[in-house]
Amino acid sequence: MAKKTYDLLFKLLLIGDSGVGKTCILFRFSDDAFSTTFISTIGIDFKIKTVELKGKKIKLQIWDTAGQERFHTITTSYYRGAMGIMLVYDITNEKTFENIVKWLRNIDEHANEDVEKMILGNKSDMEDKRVVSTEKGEAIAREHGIRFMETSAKANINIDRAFSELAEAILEKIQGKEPQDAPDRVTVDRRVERSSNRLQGVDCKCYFMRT
Ligand SMILES: Nc1nc2c(ncn2[C@@H]2O[C@H](COP(=O)(O)OP(=O)(O)OP(=O)(O)O)[C@@H](O)[C@H]2O)c(=O)[nH]1
Ligand SMILES: [Mg+2]
Repeated sequence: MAKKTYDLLFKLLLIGDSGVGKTCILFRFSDDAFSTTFISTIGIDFKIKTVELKGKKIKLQIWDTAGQERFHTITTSYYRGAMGIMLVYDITNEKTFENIVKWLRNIDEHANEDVEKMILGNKSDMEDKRVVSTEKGEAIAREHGIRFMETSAKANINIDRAFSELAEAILEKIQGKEPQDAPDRVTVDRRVERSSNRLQGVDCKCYFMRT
């Protein structure tokens, strides 16, 4: 069998309204690229990136969900296996910020109770169009006891930092729980594990259309 090239596998999930920049955040992180063209995600998609944290090679399998309501059923089915979830809004769009409470409710309903969460206010490069203040973002995060950061996929602000902090929080949590043998116990569901082995380092698109 091929030797494992990582110590731990973390499954992360990006959620938030359509158009807030989830796919762009992931592309910036995985490929260091950005596009102004808006191609709305259909169903769900994922990318893989391995990072090194505290001497451990951590393979991040990051699932990018469609924000459009018509994909709600398929996207929420991916919450359960997530160890970390990023909730994204757009600082230039008030409605996407108001909807953060809706996305938090979805997490309560569909994700594991101990999932690590982080709120991201994206498009921080568009200061002239800002309608959601940094203070408002900080306040909602504080209220729910969640980490918060403003990001820009376009200007590459806080993108690496957001993923590192979320991964670090997960690492601390599992190391606290399982000091010796955490690596063997950190797995996602078998279906995901198989596909990630097969597709290591390769982009994968999964389309789910509702009829
Ligand atoms: N100025 C600016 N534009 C951004 C940024 N991030 C994303 N965008 C733009 O916002 C639009 C939507 O980005 P996407 O990443 O496709 O949005 P999404 O959240 O994945 O949307 P769905 O897939 O429909 O859920 C695109 O036109 C991007 O170019 C950013 O940080 N700054
Ligand atoms: Mg998308």
